[in-house]
Amino acid sequence: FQDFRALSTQHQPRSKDEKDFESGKPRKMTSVANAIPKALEEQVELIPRDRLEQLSLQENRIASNSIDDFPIPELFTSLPPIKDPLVTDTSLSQDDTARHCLPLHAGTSRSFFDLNTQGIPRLNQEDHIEFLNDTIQKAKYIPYDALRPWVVYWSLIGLSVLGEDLEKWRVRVLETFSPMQNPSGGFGGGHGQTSHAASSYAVVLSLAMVGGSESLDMIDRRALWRWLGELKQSDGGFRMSVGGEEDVRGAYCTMTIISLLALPLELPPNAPARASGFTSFLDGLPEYLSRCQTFEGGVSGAPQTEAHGAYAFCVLACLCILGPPHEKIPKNLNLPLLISWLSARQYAPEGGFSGRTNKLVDGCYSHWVGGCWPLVEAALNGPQTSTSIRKAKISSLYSKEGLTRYMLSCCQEESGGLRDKPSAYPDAYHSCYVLAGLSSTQYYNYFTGQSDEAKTVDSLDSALRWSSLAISSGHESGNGRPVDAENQVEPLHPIFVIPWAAVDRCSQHFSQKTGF
Ligand code: FPP
Ligand code: K
Ligand code: ZN
Repeated sequence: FQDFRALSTQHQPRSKDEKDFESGKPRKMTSVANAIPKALEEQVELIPRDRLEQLSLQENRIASNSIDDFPIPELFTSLPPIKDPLVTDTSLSQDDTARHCLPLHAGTSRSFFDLNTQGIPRLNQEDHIEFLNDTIQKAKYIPYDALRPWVVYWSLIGLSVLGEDLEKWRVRVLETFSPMQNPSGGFGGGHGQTSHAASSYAVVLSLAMVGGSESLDMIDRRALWRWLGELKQSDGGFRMSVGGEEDVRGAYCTMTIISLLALPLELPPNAPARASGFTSFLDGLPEYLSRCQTFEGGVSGAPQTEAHGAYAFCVLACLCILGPPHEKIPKNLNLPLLISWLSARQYAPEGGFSGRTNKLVDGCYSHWVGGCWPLVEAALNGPQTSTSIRKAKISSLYSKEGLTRYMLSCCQEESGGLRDKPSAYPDAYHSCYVLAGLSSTQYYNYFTGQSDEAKTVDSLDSALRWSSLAISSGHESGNGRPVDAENQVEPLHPIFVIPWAAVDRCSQHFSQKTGF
């Protein structure tokens, strides 16, 4: 994939600055970059040379706004005051990442976006929409053939967060997914491929997003239920495919599908886990998820492995499908330890989140880690109403300002699309999860505890008992939310990660069905 991308990069004739850069001649640096210790300047470059050339061009551009125009907190414009003297590959790549973020935060390397009153670039909606309109329909991800449902899902999410109407994709999405459904249940990553929990998750959510009863009715629910039954394991968890690996993605994907499609919780007669005495999809599941919390307080993909933000989201969201957050989360996880580990995921000066200890910030964790926070907040606050949230005990446990700065200053590619970090190229996956993260900073998602009786079916409905309110500008004075109207995006459901209307449509559609 790396090679594929390199081939598609257009190289401009090189400028004098680039040539100086290549010959090692010192460049004129911006005021902030000048403040970076000499040692950092001399580090080994870990990013591809062609990318570095592009970046050095960006850094040398004369900014129309000066750093003095905006009150950017020093936290985001200077390196940490205390530094471990031990130099390792890890510390070098960390320094490198921080070094690339500083000028972007300071606004000295950006001439291409207008800065708002907090010195943050505006969200380049038009070019991101164009980028996602490309990723959804052009053969950009050929080496990722087994991820076709994901590419559709990521693109649709990005487009929906940016306010685009998704219905126009309905027919194409339906026609794309039809051949991926296997008669034995579930969806593969492409025509002729084995059914997979992640592909099926992406297909179901995408169908819910484009809407229409023909989309939802193309799912063979009985076959899907039987196939999901084969994934259930005797330790309570789920495999990703028959004979495939077992991890918490399997649990989250399976429970999302069961909950949204209102499938029976009873294990089908063919389920191998029946041999261990299990009769329900839920048997042993909370205990399995609980065993995935590690000594660090984070959550791993499987017991006895390393804690990672993406798995933490899977586990928290899965627990929120199983029941009310204030009951399921503290019962199955050590909440203070989890909060401690989650807090350690946010870095300065970058502002973004890392996925695990001693690793780098990455735009996609704006959702995987950022999305954990509303679930944790709901676990601490218990059921709330739109009026009681004003008096909420807990309203924001992380720096929304830091995350917003990272997403808008460091993750936007000039020509459209969002990225992992400044040295990376944009792609559909990072565009999806940066925009989902941005969305979650702009809304307060809370558990209402209210059950709509009409909606209640013989299935899991906790995840349907959530609501969301836009955080008005200036609402959070202490933890500043540097978003102005221009950067406002659409909300997403905190557990299913699709638009609220798609969740409602889907649950209404299936709650009217009795059995299959
Ligand atoms: C490490 O990659 C990443 C993982 C081990 C887990 C990734 C899982 C997800 C992103 C999502 C799973 C969820 C679903 C619903 C399928 P790395 O070593 O490249 O990145 P790092 O350095 O940031 O840890
Ligand atoms: K990563
Ligand atoms: Zn990433």
